[in-house]
Amino acid sequence: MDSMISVIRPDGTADPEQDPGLPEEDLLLLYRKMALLRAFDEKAIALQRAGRIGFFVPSAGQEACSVGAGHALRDGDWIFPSYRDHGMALMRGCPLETLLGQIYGNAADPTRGRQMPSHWCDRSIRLVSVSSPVATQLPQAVGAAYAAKLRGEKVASIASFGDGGTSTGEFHAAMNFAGVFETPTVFFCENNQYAISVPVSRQTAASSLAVKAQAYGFRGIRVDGNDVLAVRKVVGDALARARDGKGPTLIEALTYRIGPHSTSDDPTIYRSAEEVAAWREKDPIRRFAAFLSGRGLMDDASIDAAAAEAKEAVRKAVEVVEAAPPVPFESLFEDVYAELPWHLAEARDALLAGKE
Ligand SMILES: Cc1ncc(C[n+]2csc(CCOP(=O)(O)OP(=O)(O)O)c2C)c(N)n1
Repeated sequence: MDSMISVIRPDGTADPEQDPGLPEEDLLLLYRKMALLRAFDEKAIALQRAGRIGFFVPSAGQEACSVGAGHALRDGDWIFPSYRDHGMALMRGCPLETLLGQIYGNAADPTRGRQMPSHWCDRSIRLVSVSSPVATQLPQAVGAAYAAKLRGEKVASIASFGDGGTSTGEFHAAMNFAGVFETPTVFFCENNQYAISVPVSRQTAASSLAVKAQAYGFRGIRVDGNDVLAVRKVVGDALARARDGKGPTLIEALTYRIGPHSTSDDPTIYRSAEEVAAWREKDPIRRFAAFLSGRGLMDDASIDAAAAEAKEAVRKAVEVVEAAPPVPFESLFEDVYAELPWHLAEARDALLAGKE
């Protein structure tokens, strides 16, 4: 359980034993979504620094995890994402504007500014709202999977979380229940080496995070989280097993958060520049580009074009979302009661009258 599955070898070729054998159009789609995610990330940080949005959780360095896992999901599967998994949403078809709207909290926000910023969701793809308390999405994912199993639906649920999430009571409760009731759940742990400033060496004395699955009676697998094909393969296999009634899997994807924990964090206080530079060398997007170039599917020009296209898509989405007005304040009185009680109706009318 401590060895790690990789597909893309250092020379850029794929290990034929592990290669998921995706068609060319899927390989290019994976690349475009990873490039889009990176462009989105860079822009969102710039927007926060410019005071145009309040808060953002970056994912640079972890694109292979969220995009690779997102590609393995199918219609009907339930997604309980980590706040860092915009890529899963984008890969499943959630429009950029839907994510951005929930970061701005204006009229472009389908949840009308009622969630905390950056706690996005998309009901149309069964993507449940990001959870704020660490790892609370895990028991939720197990519950959804158990319900699907009881109903005889052939779907799976995935919960993504960080290495810090494995130190919670929720991790234990979810893993234990999933093991006992054999729920169709994939626990996707993106081990990015830190829980804010706390290194993974302070989270566990176990030899890996994947090995913890053994104690709950199911499979644990370690995968190279900077290798999109390896993530796609391992998550795809685990989801297929779950849908086929073969129970849960814990996946530990080894990766690294290149940027800060969030826009409120300064990582230079707890990590060395050398460490970050060493992981930059393992950039998942560059690594996949090398693979695609080796296959003759991309070259320098198409790599540059994909980056430019991604930047332009993000620019357009920001333009659309920034043009949206604030959420109308009378919406405060909507969506809770089927029929508004008289005292709230009075309050609303008084507010509206005061406004004019
Ligand atoms: C129960 C709880 N405790 C503390 C926090 C504050 N907090 C937010 S994110 C975080 C670290 C989570 O680290 P990890 O699970 O490794 O995920 P990562 O952010 O690295 O992706 C903490 C401690 C919280 N949100 N919830």
